[in-house]
Parts: sequence; C-alpha cells; structure tokens
Amino acid sequence: MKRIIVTGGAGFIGSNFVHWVAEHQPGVHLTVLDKLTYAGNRANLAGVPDERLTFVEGDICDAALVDELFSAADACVHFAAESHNDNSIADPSPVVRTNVEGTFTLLEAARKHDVRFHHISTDEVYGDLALDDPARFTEETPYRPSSPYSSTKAASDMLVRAWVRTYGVRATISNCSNNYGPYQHIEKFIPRQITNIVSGIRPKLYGDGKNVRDWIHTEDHSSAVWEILMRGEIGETYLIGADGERSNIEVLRAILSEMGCAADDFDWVRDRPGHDRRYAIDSSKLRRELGWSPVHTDFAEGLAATIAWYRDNEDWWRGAKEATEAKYAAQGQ
Ligand code: NAD
Ligand code: TDX
Repeated sequence: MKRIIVTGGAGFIGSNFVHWVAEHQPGVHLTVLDKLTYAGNRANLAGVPDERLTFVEGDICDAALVDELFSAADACVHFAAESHNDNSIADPSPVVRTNVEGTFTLLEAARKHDVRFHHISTDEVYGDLALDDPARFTEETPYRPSSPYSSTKAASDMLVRAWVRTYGVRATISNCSNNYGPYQHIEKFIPRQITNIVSGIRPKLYGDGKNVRDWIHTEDHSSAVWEILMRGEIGETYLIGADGERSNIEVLRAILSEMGCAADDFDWVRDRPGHDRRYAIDSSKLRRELGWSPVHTDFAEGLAATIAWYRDNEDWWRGAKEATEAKYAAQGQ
C-alpha cells in the first residue's frame, strides 16, 4: 500500500496520523482529503515533507471528486467526521450528512475501484456503562448509541459492514476511546480547560463531574490504525484503548494542579443532554491478534506534554477561542 487517502487529515486525529506515517513509514504517499470545516486546519500538516503529501480541499460527499481520488489509490483511512457531541446536539444536520452520506460516498468509490478501506469509529456506538459496572466494551457489545453524533457513527459502521458482506469491499473498522494530544480543537474537554486557564477563564465541568472517559494518546491511536490497515482481517472490527479510565473531575484536577491552580478553581455548568456516563474499552483482541500495545502509558506525563504544547502554540488556537466560548456560553456551558 503505497498510495493512501486520509480523509479528515487536517483534523486532530487525522493530522496526527499523517505525521505518524510520514515519520514511521517511508515510501508511503498520503493524499489528504479535507473540507477544512471549523475543525480542520491546514497548519496541522506543517512539517510533513511535500513529496510525501498531496492536500486536496474538498468534501467527502462530493462523489465525482472522491471517485477521481480513489481511481489512483491503494487504500483509504477514513477519519473525516463532524466529531463533537455538543455540536451534534445543537444542530444535527451537518453531522448526519458528513458522517452517514460521506461514508456512503467513500464506500461506493472503494467498491468501484477495489480500494482497501479502514473506517475510524468510536466507542460511543456502544452507548454507556454504569460507573459501578465491572464490564468494558468488546467487539461483541450491542450497539446502543445515545447522541446524534454517536448514532451517525453507528450508522456509518453499519454501512461499512453491509458493504463488506454484500459487495466484498475490503474494509476493517476500529472503535477507539477518547483521544488526547496536540492539535485537538479547543471545543473538546482537555484543550478547552487548558486554554481557559491560559486565558484567565475558569474551567467548566458538566453535571456532577463523575462521568468517566477512557483516555488514549493520539499517537497510540495512530500506531493501532496502522497495524489494522496492514495486518487486520477484512470484515473485522477492532477496539482500540489504553486502559485509561478516569472521571472528568479527576482529569480536570490533574490539569489544575499541573498548571498551578487551586483544586476548586473551576465552575460547575449545565450538563450535556443525554450525557453518557462511562466509556471503557477492552482492547485485548487487538493486542492478542495484532500484537499492538500503547507507548504512552503514563497519563500524567502525556497530559503535561499536552499542556506544554497548548502553552507553546497559542497562535494555533487563540483565533478560535472567543467564538468557541461564546457558543458554549449561549448553551449555558
Ligand atoms: P476533528 O473534528 O478534529 O476533525 C475532523 C476533520 O474532518 C476536520 O479536519 C474537518 O475539516 C474534516 N471534515 C469534516 N467534514 C468533512 C467533509 N464533509 N469532507 C471532508 N472533510 C471533512 O475530529 P477528530 O477528533 O480528529 O476525529 C477524527 C475521527 O476519529 C472521527 O471519525 C471521530 O468520529 C473519530 N474518533 C474521535 C475520537 C476523539 O476522541 N476525538 C475518539 C474515537 C474516534
Ligand atoms: O467543557 C466541557 N466540560 C465537560 O465536563 C466539555 C467540552 C466536556 N465536558 C465533559 C463531557 C464528557 O463527559 O468531558 C467529557 C469529554 O467531552 P468531549 O471532549 O466533548 O468528548 P466526548 O463527548 O467524550 O467525545 C469524544 O470522544 C469520543 C470525541 O469528541 C468524539 O469524537 C469521540 O468519538
């Protein structure tokens, strides 16, 4: 696989994947297809050598463009999505279009041109777990999505499975837990709190702060996706996670402490409607069958590096801060 299309490669996880491949996999050429929505940023790809990368600004729902790109590709790794739950609750329309219709458009091109397809999905398709439930999600957990965002990700997973079985499309799916690291949009939990503190705004915690997310460093997500793309079994689903369960209040207190603030220096705000309580991934299939394991196993260290990145790259996020906070303020968050 020498020619790989990366959809959503100017977003958070997609751009980290492009950097990871450029650094670790010589001989691979990447074509990024990205619409550059509010969440996409061409600057996320700065530093990737020109000869390794072609950047195409465009929409994954544009069938003619997608067909042209797939006619000259060996594989596609599909990251592009409307990825934020709060936005999907405020306005589900672009979420349904990009996540469902966009995935359909890509699958049709993969079918026509026999392109290997890897679909990036989320643990949120499984709904949530109770805080005291000993269970974690596995590949066999039934789908039970809660939000407009997670329901469209579930729908796109179902399309992929149907295109494998009906048309023989060579596809795999991965469902990953919450990512953190550089280049994450400041609407998301960890970068929002870091950039709030840098800006003199108090961090904002939803509900009772006890909701649990299972954190993984985005570089570990990239290495797992690469293993699945190279050695995963067609038609299979792999869960990606790094045993990183933490409550939101625990993560916020770690940020406050690392940034020299008092433990109660934050505001409680309105909860997210339908807020999932807990996510937890059992990634033993991926570890057992493909031999993958995470490198970033020290969350405190990964968080400190992420805080340092946002402090050092204020130019990257400053322009989006006011509008992001105004949107949250209008929602009581
Ligand atoms: P992001 O919002 O940071 O980036 C999404 C990218 O997709 C942006 O560059 C945007 O411009 C692009 N895009 C959006 N609509 C498009 C369209 N119609 N055509 C072409 N490009 C379009 O998202 P992210 O957090 O990097 O998530 C990437 C993928 O990983 C998504 O599929 C998401 O569901 C999945 N995922 C995310 C997480 C997480 O913690 N962020 C966890 C598990 C899975
Ligand atoms: O200001 C905040 N305060 C707060 O308490 C924000 C923005 C969030 N939260 C809470 C809500 C969640 O319990 O923090 C948790 C994490 O929130 P998000 O960063 O919005 O992530 P989440 O909703 O868990 O979804 C993320 O992980 C799974 C990604 O955005 C999805 O794309 C991915 O599928």
